[in-house]
Amino acid sequence: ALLLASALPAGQASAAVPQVAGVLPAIIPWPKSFVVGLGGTFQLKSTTQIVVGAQFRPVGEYLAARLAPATGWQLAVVNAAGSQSGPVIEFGLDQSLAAEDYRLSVSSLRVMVSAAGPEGAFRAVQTLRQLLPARIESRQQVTAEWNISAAEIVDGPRFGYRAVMLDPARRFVPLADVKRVIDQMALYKLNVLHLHLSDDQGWRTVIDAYPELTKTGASTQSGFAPGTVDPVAGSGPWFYTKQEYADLVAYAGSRFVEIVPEIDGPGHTSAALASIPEINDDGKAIPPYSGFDVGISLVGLQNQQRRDEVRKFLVSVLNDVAAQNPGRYLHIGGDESPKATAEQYTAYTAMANEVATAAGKKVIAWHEWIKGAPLPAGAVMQYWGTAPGSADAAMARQAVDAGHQLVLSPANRSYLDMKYDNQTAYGRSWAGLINLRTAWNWEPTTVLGGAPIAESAVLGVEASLWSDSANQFGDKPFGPTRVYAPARTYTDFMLFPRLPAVAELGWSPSVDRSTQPSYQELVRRVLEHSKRWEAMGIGYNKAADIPWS
Ligand code: TNX
Repeated sequence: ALLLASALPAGQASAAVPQVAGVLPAIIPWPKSFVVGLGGTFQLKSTTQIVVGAQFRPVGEYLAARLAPATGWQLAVVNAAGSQSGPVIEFGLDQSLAAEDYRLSVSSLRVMVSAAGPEGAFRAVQTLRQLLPARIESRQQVTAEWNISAAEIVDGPRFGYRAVMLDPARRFVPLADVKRVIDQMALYKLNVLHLHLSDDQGWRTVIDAYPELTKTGASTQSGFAPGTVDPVAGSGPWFYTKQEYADLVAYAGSRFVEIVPEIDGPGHTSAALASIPEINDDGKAIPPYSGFDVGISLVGLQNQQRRDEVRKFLVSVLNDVAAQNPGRYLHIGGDESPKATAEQYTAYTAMANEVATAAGKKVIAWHEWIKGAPLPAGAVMQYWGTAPGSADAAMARQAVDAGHQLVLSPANRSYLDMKYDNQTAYGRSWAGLINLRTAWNWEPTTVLGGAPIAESAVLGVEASLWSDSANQFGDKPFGPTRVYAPARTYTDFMLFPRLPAVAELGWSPSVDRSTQPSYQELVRRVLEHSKRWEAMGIGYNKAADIPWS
């Protein structure tokens, strides 16, 4: 028991160390402050009421909907508790809190959630779910006592941008599966879904001015040539209609997830080049591309006439994407463009910066973007390098020195398309093997190497799930070289158990994650959560280095 108590996530006030280690709940991400309460046990009953003011009603109803399948109860969501109602779950306003912060107080008399608005209340609900037995996630009714031990939790995120990236461009992710990932993200308090909507192997979002993009441009995936049939998504073209996309935006919004759409360029553009002759330097469309290579394409930038066509393309595309996405950011790519001269790269970045800014959005781009034109105010660079002190790290640091924030997705830590170990059937290994410990044991402010960067220079972290390996591909020398995984199988397997680790990096206070006890504390919670994943039907990877039961 003593060992467990000392194995609490470090950096907690000593008041947060519970007296009895055995009662520590398995909360991921671990909250800012957790204190075992003195007030006994809260018992959830069929008569428990969820008490909400008007602005908390949707969150109260979301909670009731989460609890219904396993309990078999449809808890009443009411404006004021009835006099005979017994212990209640109550949501109250506390405008002194930041938007995502909350307080959660559990006693035998009530569960009290305080937040400045629905977003904080929604985060609190995720903690509440995790305080209940894992079987609460069952989709069938189970007989159980739904008890919560008394606790006092004060919580809020370390970073405001805690992202998952999906790559429907390489492997189309059907709408229902994107929503499934959004629900998984919600449980771990992740709040940004970065959608890589265009690449060499596919274009997935409707642009009214260029219908060909969702015909020819959407007719390929990695490993799927035009006319072939995806065993899950059927025959192409594969894209989200405007109606589906609006549905997705609304669904994400209801889970307090902001969508960050990415239109990659000037490389990673074969799908667009196959659809629009005018943006090719020779004025001719290229054949659609369904292979697995990167660094193969470049939009036409050789003369002013081509640049004008590319600008016209960017204006139509980025304005249409901006109109479909209510979020603050447009991700405009910029990675791996070996075919562009420095001058061409600068010309493209200048145009894209200007058009995205005029469309009313803040720019996010991969860190190489800084080699191009001057960054617009508030632009964010996303670091994907692997080596502290490398040229990539230097570019990210240059952005910080110029007053820009970073999203950190170091490929050797949080590119979750990397294999876990040399037994992993799916994924790649160019950035290394990433087991649970590797995904978790790093510190955002020091990942660039050299002097730590300021906490305020880190906008957040991202788990990037590329999919060019999801279709019949895998890096030698590890694993089978040709494996097909349905989109859902791939996302479940690659995200779990590593996604919760990234979520903890983004949310929880900075701690020394390098010690064995602190890692064991994570494993304890992950093992507990694996029961939750089983109840939810998540096909996680039972990697050999974790003692799954
Ligand atoms: C690198 S680094 C990419 C993607 C690939 C991924 C595969 C970066 C921004 N881009 O194009 O899908 O590696 O791991």
